[in-house]
Amino acid sequence: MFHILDCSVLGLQNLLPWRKLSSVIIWLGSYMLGGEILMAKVGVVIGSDSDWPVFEPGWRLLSEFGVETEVLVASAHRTPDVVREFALSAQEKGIQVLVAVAGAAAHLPGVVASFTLLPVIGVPVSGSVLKGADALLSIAQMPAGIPVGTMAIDGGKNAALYAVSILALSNESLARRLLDYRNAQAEGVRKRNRALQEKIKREQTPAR
Ligand code: RP5
Repeated sequence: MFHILDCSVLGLQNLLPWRKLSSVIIWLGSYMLGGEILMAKVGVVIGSDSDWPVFEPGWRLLSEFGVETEVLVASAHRTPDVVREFALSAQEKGIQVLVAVAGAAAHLPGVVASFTLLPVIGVPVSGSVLKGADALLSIAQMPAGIPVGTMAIDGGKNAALYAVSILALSNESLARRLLDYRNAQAEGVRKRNRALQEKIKREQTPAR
């Protein structure tokens, strides 16, 4: 369950002297009353709006997990200042993990990583003449010193799941949701196996 706590909405900013303190008090009160507050935020930079279809499934998954996202279209070569500003301010905005999605000679994830201590997950996009091999190598083969966790070409969904794994290290609610997701996934495989076994059995039985 989510609690969006804004003192101005509650009209408490006039009663309590420090707005930030009042937010903390309400947050604690809500928590003690049994509400589940999931404080998890992922920042996503995509090199072009043409990259969005690659990350959209991952973005949907993050929403299903209850993870907040901030998405930005910014290019390391076309709008480097915007990329720099986003990466530099990410941590103070509460972002805990960054995902950078880019195609062609995709320096975006490495550039993002150079401006922040947050973990950066890179997603190579297949839309180039080299079908993403160029992006994969430029993200995975970062020279030592500034690492980028690299997903498969077009691996937007795994980028989201990897971000959830990182966040789950310090977030019990998210860890429970990730375990539920894995269990449901495993059950789906078992169900498909049962269906296939039955189909094979039916087709093997000689017709009388
Ligand atoms: C990269 O160039 C982007 O990440 C995108 O994958 C690729 C092509 O960009 P557009 O020409 O579609 O904007 O920077």
